[in-house]
Amino acid sequence: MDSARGLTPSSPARPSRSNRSSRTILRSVLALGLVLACASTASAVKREDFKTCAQSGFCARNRAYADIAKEAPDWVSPFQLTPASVRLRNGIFTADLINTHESTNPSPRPPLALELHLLDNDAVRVRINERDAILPRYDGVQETVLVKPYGFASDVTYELSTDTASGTTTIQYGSQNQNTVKIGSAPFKIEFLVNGVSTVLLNDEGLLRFETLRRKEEEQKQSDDDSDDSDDSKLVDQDSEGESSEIVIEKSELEKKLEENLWEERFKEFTDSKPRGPESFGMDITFSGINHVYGIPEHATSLSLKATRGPDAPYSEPYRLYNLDVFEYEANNPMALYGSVPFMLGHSKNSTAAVFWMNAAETWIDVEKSAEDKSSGLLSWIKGKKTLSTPTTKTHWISESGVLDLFVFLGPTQRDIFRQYSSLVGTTVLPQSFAIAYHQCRWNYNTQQDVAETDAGFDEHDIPYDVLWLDIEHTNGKRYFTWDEPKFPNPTDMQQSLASRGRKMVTIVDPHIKMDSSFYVSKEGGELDVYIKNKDGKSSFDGWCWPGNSQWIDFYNPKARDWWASQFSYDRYQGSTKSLFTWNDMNEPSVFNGPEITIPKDTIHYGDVEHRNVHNLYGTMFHSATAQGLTQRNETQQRPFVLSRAFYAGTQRYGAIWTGDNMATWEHLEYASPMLLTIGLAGIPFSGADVGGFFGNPDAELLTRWYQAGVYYPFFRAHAHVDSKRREPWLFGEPYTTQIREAVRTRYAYLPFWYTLFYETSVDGTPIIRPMFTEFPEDEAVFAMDDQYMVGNALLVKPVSKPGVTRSTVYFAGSEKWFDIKDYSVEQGPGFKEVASPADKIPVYQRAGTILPKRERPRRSSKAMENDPFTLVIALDSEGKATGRIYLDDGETFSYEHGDFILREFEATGGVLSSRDARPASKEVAKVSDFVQRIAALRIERLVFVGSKVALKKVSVGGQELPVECVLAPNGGGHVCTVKEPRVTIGEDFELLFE
Ligand code: NBV
Repeated sequence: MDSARGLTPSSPARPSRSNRSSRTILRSVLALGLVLACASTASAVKREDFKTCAQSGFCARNRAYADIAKEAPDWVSPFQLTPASVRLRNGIFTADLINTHESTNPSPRPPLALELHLLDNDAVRVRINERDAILPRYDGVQETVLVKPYGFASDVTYELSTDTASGTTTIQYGSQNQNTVKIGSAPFKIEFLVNGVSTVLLNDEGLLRFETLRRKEEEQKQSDDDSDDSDDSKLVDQDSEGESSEIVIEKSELEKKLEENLWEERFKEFTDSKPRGPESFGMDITFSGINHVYGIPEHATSLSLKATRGPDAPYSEPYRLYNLDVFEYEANNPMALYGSVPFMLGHSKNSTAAVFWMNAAETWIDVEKSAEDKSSGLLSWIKGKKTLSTPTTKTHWISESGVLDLFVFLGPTQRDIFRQYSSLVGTTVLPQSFAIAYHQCRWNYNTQQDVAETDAGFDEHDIPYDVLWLDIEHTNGKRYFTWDEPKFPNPTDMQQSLASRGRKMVTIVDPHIKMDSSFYVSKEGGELDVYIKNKDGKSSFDGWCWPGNSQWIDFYNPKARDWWASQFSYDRYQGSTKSLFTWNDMNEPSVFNGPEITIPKDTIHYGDVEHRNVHNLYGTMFHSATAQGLTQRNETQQRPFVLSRAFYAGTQRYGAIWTGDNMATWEHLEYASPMLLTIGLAGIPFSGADVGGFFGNPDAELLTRWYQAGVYYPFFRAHAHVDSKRREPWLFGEPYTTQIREAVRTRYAYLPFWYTLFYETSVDGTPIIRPMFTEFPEDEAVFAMDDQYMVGNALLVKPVSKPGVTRSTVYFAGSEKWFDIKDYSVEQGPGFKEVASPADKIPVYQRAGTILPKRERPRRSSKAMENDPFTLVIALDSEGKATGRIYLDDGETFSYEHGDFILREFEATGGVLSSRDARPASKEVAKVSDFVQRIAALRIERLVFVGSKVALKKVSVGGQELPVECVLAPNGGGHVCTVKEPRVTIGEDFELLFE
């Protein structure tokens, strides 16, 4: 605990300075708050329902500590490492950390334990925990988040050297021996360097703070003693003559804040009992020489995170990670939303690094940018000078409980970071192929008849779709797993009818269970005792949600998870069939009458775990148990499909997520791109935003533009609020129906490419849709760009997110050409260019040097395309080269895990287009199913060569010449040459000559 005495040296000057500055800070905070409030009057978000940092005791305390540190010009962290305690054994470095402020207390507390794990994937894990805590701190997040025990870098060289003069310990590590970690002991700091360049620093600003667990009575006694001694923070000093003189060390406003809301805490009408008292911690993480940081979803904000601290900071509140159901959330705001991933990536031209703060309790993160790096790392600190003046981003992470558990990834490339991070938290489960096609949803399709008519509407208007969704109204009184029988008398027939046209259905299943002893799920749940408990740990918690009084399943209880999974078996879930899948909503969890519309933090989970510790993981546990249910309901296991609203690191292993209840406004269309890009960077690539906007009524133009953008969301679903007008894609009439049809068909045409990207992310965690800076890491012009992005490495997409727009400014990165996917007109990078974006299309370009697989025959569903032939679009670069891949499997089962798939690599170079097997060696021996053999024999029906400077004269395969037709690209950037029926299949090796 920070004592005021420890923090305040006996100088009477400090308090007044603190007071003055805190007033200044307060004024600027208020001013900024006002600006922000004015800027957002259009939104109806109820800010008062959700805490600000100042209303969240631990956030306020840690932020006050940061203010104290900032105001003291000579601030140094009170934490010191005990040199004698330093050890490095089997890839684990350990040492004791003492808080020197506390050691002056009458009863010094035991040191903290510092651990550094050097991992075999080049990441480093840093842990700080209490040694000999009076109660164990929660340390269970790793069990649900990490996929498997990782290896230590024992085979990799590492050296430990200690410079006793400076008290610095240096470890050299990494598969190429490229990384260095320097650990300073007094004050305690850690610096990570890549090839000698300082990249990430921990506690460089000295904001490490750790509230050690204590007993309330002791705390009480201490504060009584304090007041007896000092008469409200006054100290009495005795001089050598024995005369006592009073030195007044009044605590500053900020210092007083460090002691506020330690125990019981109130917000609106709610009291958080906090039985364990304060147990928060915080630390600063500096990204040295890095001006842009990204990640920490979910916030409706820009891709490059805006500052929340410092003189010109656009936000005054830190980014909050606390899964919440925020009604009518507003764009451009750091408020918490439904999901949380404490993963942040920093990128500059020279370096890329990331951190994963593995904690599932409420967490806040401040971001501060500085052009001048005043304390530029350990090296300069050791030499006693402050050197570099590179842009730097300082972040301050604050969590309410648990242990400090941090992974640092040093790349050196972004790809390396995605691989390093996903090897710890897992990659995306490969979805069934229908799941990446188009989904039609609304709250609600009201009857079986309504479902049939909507389904027929798509066929009538020749618009492909794969999945029809049913929201909460399909149930009997919001009892999930039941049907409103008068409205849905025959759910099995309904699903079979859809299935006969290759389509699926999704029904919603929420985690709140209606309290009703006549409802079998509720009754069994009670008998098995699987609900979350009240703070007494005995009675089950109940609260208010859609069904009225409800209880929440405790997914921390293994028995509850298995029982929940069993609810999806066909005999339990009456009326469900093999083509029915699941939507998990409200799993933050949303509790209408709870604090901040969620469950109280002092409720109790299995194993006596307070909800506070695991809040951000609850939705993921639910998602996981549901996916388990869908997987195990069939004998031949089918891949599950479950959409979840809440998420945490690791959610990608269970399915897709979406950005919740957005609004039918242009602004929300615009913010969907940065939100989805951010979620993808943080390891969850299968995500989408409600096309059309959930709340409100889009006009025809907004709806059409949203479809055109949604085609390029990894999860592509239209959805609408119950009070919104019907907006199935044909309801606005022409020209909109044609425009939407064209957009949706484009998604279907590129499904082979999308599926290949899903395969690739399932292997190495690389995002499917990528910020420009991921593909062009050296081009500073794109570091903050989030209104255009890449699909894989090949397609550049620029959504239109303003009304009345027919021309758009697109940035063409790199020095190669870009080809419009509709008419192959050519643009040359690098630079901005205004291009046409008429009502029937948004700018989408294929990058020179790529080969994309397509299926161009319009069908009613993806299933109906299963036997269709392929087209390859070969976009040649300036050297006449291009590469691409295609991944294909049965699209349903797990047999791909045993090598039952096709992975081909196409390459065009030196006038030869070749196809070769690219399956990893480990997968080659496996048996290939009849299905995959059949797919392998499908024809390539068309080759389109674009970017050739001259018209192709001769194309041949196996010595046989093939007819080729060339036309000039519309804006004169080369030729477009089409070869029909090149007499090759998608699964065979071939070499085709073109000249
Ligand atoms: O189940 C109803 C809705 C659902 O349509 C939406 O997609 C979810 O995000 N649900 C929220 C609850 C009510 C929201 C006002």
